Amino acid sequence: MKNLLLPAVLLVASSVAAHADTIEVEMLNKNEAGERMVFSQELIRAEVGDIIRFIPTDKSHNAQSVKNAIPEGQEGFRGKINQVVEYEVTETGLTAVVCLPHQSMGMVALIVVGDDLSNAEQILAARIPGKGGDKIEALLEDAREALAPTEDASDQSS
Ligand SMILES: [Cu+2]
Repeated sequence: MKNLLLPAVLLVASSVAAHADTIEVEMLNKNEAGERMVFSQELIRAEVGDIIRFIPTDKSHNAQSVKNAIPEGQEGFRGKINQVVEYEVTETGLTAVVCLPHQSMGMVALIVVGDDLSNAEQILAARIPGKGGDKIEALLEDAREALAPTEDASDQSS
């Protein structure tokens, strides 16, 4: 009897997962590559309806959005040090995320929702200090590359 029930349970679970994901991002003193004071994911791809959960795996970090570096209509967030904070995605576009104590050391992340890069200029204009600003620029480049058409063939081949 158990075997008969299992497929139905899996179907329900997978349809919920397809609808909205929870994306977990850890706040780390050191990642696997040996980089210090980092988020475990720095370029975070998400869709409207997803929740991005920042987890204080190591101590003395926080995660928060940056004023004016967030899609229009999207509510920002500000986690306290050593606390989990969740970002509920309601709009497409780019959001800059920083750890306040370590942003100038490069502890930043860039969220890309719905493959929408339309507020890139605001992200750059937010002037995140030090290495954080450099990394945000680099992440924006990565996002542009990730979203670029993979082949020119689709353009004019008809
Ligand atoms: Cu930090």
